[in-house]
Amino acid sequence: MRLLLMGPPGAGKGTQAKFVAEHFGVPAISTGDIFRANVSEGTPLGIQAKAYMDKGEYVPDEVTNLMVRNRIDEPDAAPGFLLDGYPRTLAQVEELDGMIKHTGHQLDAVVVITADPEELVARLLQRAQVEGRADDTEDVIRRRQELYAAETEPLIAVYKERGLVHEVDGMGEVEDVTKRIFDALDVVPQS
Ligand code: B4P
Repeated sequence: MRLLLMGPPGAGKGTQAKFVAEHFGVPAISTGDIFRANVSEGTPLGIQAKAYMDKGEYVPDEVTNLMVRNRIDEPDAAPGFLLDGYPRTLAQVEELDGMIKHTGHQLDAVVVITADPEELVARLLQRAQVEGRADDTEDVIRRRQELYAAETEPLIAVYKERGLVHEVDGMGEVEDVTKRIFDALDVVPQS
């Protein structure tokens, strides 16, 4: 199973990714989590990524693409993977197409989690109180939403043309959203 989880910041990608990945027995690969791990370890990648993340900007494609390529090449991703937060730009879509083609497989489904923008701001401000993430201040959250609309939302049309998209309502309880995702994926032809 090769899946993508898309949606605006705070839609619940990271929250849902672990349930979905566990169900399919594949690793959940979150570019945001990999960047944050590098930031906390102070690696050169982390130092580079932090400058972008703190402002709510995307980390440059060439950095992100290489990181994903290396992660997908690891043995645990051979049976499949769930990508959370990648691709986010058209250039990343092209790069991912190449990576998947290289493995001789294909993408099975793209789950897009939708939610009301004001609810998303509230969720992320709530998370800021719990986790203290540098990019969860109101200004930065709004910048992330803007960037999502400008750079990432157009990717949904690309995947819709390929017949891969399942839009799922991300409002409500976490377990209800998980159930909607599973209901949507059950109708995906497994090829
Ligand atoms: P991410 O880590 O992907 O951040 P995110 O979009 O906010 O999603 P996240 O997974 O954390 O939040 P979730 O919706 O699960 O990216 C962070 C940064 O990394 C980016 O801004 C960028 O700088 C960089 N980056 C990452 N990928 C990149 C790429 N491909 N290219 C370039 N740059 C990249 O959850 C949010 C909150 O809502 C949580 O607190 C959760 O508990 C809560 N929540 C979830 N579901 C809920 C529900 N149903 N009800 C109530 N609360 C809920």
